[in-house]
Amino acid sequence: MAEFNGVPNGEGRRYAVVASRFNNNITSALADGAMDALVRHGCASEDIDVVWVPGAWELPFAARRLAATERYNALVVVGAVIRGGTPHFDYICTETSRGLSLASSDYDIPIGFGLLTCDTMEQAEERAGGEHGNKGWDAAIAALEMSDLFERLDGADEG
Ligand code: INI
Repeated sequence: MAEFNGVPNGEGRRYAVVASRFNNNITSALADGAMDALVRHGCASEDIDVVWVPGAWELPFAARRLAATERYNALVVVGAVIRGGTPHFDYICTETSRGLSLASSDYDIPIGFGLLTCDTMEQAEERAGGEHGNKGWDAAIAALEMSDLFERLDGADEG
């Protein structure tokens, strides 16, 4: 039996944080949380690129372009969609999530998912450095762990 676990270690690895500007008060806190997590886990700041897009809808398209460069060990995506009075929210949440999942599987790259989908601005604030932590940080930790895991699994293939 072999067991594999990744650890959140960014040393010598490259990451991109893809962030949407819509609800910027929230997404800038998520992006800061993500970058803080990457640097505190050994990633050099010059090995982190930050890419801004207008809104959550655009996140998967930027993620695909970045993944296609093969420059990064993983991506961290952050955004905030907040429910309004129309079905707009549901379309954006569903398609953005699906698009990010497809980008990850099509390009075989881990993507930390830091997209908030909230009913209220208050819920978003609680998850962007408030009482429920910072989901940008959490997404970066997942990306760090998964990039480490992928390398371990690649090593196992070679062994
Ligand atoms: N984009 C978001 O990131 N969050 C939202 O809450 C949001 N709302 O509510 O409309 C939103 N809309 C913009 C959308 O993501 C696109 O940027 C826009 O439609 C242009 O393509």
